[in-house]
Amino acid sequence: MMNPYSDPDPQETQEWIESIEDALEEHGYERARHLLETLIDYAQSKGARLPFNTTTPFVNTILPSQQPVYPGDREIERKIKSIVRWNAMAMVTKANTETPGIGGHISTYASAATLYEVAFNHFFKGVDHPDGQDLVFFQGHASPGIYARAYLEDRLNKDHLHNFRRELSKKGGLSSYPHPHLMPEFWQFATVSMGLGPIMAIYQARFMRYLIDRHFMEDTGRKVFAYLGDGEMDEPESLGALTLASRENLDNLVFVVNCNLQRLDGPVRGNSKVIQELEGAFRGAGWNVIKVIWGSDWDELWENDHDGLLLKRFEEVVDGDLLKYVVEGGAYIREHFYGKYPDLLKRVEHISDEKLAKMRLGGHDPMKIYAAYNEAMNCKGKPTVILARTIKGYGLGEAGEGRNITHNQKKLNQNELLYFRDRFNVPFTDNEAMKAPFYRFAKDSLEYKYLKEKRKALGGSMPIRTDRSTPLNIPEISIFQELLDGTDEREISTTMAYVRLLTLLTKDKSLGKHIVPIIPDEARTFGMDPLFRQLGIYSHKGQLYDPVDSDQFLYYKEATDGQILEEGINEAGAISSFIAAGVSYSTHGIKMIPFYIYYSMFGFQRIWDFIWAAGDMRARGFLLGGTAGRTTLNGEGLQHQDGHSHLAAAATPNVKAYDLAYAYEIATVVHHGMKELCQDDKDVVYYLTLENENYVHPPIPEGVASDIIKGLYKIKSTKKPIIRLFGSGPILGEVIAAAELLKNDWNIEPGIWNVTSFSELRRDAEEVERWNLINPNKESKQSHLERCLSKHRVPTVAASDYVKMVSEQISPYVPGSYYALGTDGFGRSDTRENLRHFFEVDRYYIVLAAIRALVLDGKMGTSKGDDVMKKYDLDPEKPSPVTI
Ligand SMILES: Cc1ncc(C[n+]2csc(CCOP(=O)(O)OP(=O)(O)O)c2C)c(N)n1
Ligand SMILES: [Mg+2]
Repeated sequence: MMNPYSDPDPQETQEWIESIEDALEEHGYERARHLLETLIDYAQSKGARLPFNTTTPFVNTILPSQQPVYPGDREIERKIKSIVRWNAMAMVTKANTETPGIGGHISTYASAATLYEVAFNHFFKGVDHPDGQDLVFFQGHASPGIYARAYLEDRLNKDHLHNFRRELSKKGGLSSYPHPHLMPEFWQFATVSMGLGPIMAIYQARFMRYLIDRHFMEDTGRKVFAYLGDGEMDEPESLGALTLASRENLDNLVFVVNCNLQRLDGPVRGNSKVIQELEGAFRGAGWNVIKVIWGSDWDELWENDHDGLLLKRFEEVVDGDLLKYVVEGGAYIREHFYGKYPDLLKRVEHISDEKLAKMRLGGHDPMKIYAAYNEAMNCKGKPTVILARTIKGYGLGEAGEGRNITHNQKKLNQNELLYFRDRFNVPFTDNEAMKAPFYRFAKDSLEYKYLKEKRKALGGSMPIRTDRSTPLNIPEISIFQELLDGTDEREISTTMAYVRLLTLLTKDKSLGKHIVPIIPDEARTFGMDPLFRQLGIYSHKGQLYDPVDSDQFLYYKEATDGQILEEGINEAGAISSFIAAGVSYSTHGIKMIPFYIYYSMFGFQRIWDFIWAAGDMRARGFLLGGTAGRTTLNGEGLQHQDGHSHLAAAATPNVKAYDLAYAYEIATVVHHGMKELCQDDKDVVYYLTLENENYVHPPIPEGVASDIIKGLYKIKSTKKPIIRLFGSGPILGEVIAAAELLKNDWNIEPGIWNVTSFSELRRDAEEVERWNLINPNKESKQSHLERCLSKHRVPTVAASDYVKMVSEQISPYVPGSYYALGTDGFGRSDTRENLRHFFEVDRYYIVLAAIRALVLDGKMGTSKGDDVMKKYDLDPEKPSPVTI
């Protein structure tokens, strides 16, 4: 496939080619490769600067002679596929005819149908396969096709299909995209936020290896498949973790990129070739790349391209041209593509215009696709990507095939339906077809039997989501006794308390090995480095070097059976590991408990979309926002000081968020959480913020455990309640100090409450309020807040290290007036004391707010506020932290 047109000495070139041909024929590929590599090395050693080229010619990677025999019945498979296509199209068409604007996609699946059908018939292993289940990330917008197949397999009925995107209908509907939260027995992975699928798939494959290397399961050759859009590959997350997959030799991973050259608005790469670009990126990253560009119809043309003219012509054109050929048809292709070179034109003389237009591309040819999957299954030592050239809206004709509007084509009119019917030989009369009915094979038909048998042989239907895990044995809370007992005089931070907890937990004989500590290059920041030695850092390769600190007891230990996932500076990867571990109960039938600790600011703010997807996928585990709190983390400044993650957490339905002050609270919440996740099978993610301020931790007071979980418990009562203070996390210290000032300087004794979770309090209060609203005839229920507080209708001042909205979220449910102090605004580098003053959450501002609350409540004279300002030297000219 050399291009002779730029060759000054074709004869010499020919001689070299003949030599390589001889080597190939006599000794095979390995020998030919060795010769070429040796030549390249030699030329380089003599100073030749060879261009680095990660791409190969724009042809199929697998030659026709290397294709295996197709093991299926092509005719039956084609019929089945045609009906799946029809039903998928009909589902979207019906939905949009009956409910205009309800949406859905026809064109994505139309382009991917063959990619999926070959895999359904020959590759995807189901849950009952002796090897265990393959994990498949389906391209989100292809969901109609996946539902349509499930309908043919009898897994869904007509009502389901009829109610696509009508999930609230009485008979139940189908979710728009793969959402395990909404269809927990069907979908396994949430994929529709583009870019998350590819990286999550990589980390799923890696976690599968982790479980094998840690002897939780055997290596049975299970695979992770990820079906992706070529437009989707533009997301930084899509390509961002490719080298991890090759570095860790993840040959259990197969990406299939549906290269229809189009995204939503138009071409992915109008001015170049997306397939070539992706090939370069994947090859450069060390992947096995299989290009499936041309279907069997092209074999002959390519075989006859001895002078490389066809290749030269294809290398001249760009994707924008290729798309135009799809739309314009045979005569146009002849004139504009082949017509450029008379020699080329001659080669297609015997092919009609109609045939020229219809020459099938690789991604629509089962032979080619089968060959690619087959190679991917057998590839050792590296992951595989299949780059399959397809046509978006394949078979839609004028209704959208290859057109720029195709992504948004939501329904076909009557003529278009008839065209589609003819195109795929769907057995409907005109009158029938125009109503876009669903078609199902009779139970005794060959097609039905075929598709059922194929799936049976592969271990059952896909996609399917199951939970075959057994509960874990959660030890008594006394394993954390030292945290429950307090620290006496010793001052520690909540981060240190957490690390101690993790150490105790991982030592537990039964539960310990199920803990998956995850960290993105921050272990030393959190004081977790002693665990390196105790647990080992997971590395498939083990440790091939003598670490620089090997003479020390707590050295940097990597091990094949290491327990810690040290992900490097890579929050997106680390959360993907969290997800893989958090859904392991379902994907592998093994409950694992991820504890992912990260720099709080790089959590919700940076990877909230993954956390949302984790919720969708029913992941279970613990997220720990380390060195949190906008003023508690001093010094680091604006980009590091998290004062708002609790706001995000509060809006994430499956996340239970806690801002904790004391070690015993951490022990209580984690213990409760583990039971909920691993014994009660609740799909919950716990989020704890941890801080680095050192102080003394008291022992757990009697009887507070369940209130810690609910979000509020009393620290100090008062005989004559006129005001109460709420404190949260490390700011509780300031609240306690403010109470002292109130008592000593102003003769006011407030009650003090510790708020462990504003968001849990709000959820409970909202639920109770809702129940009372819709049950007007029944006796009202009480929320935890009401039960705790309704005896005294006094003002409340709440202070936290988070933006005011975090504590304000409960204000409608707190009896009496409510004042929130918080850390709104951009952070600063300074001391903790100065920061708390700057953000007006220190003890003096708490006193000021309390006095003002009492003034407004009529309990004190109006001048008192000014007295406080003067006494504590508070500056009325101080600019607002929110605006500067
Ligand atoms: C993060 C994100 N951004 C935008 C979208 C909206 N969106 C849905 S499909 C689509 C185009 C997809 O193109 P491609 O990945 O090439 O898939 P195709 O349908 O062509 O197979 C876009 C922009 C999304 N789902 N997720
Ligand atoms: Mg595309």
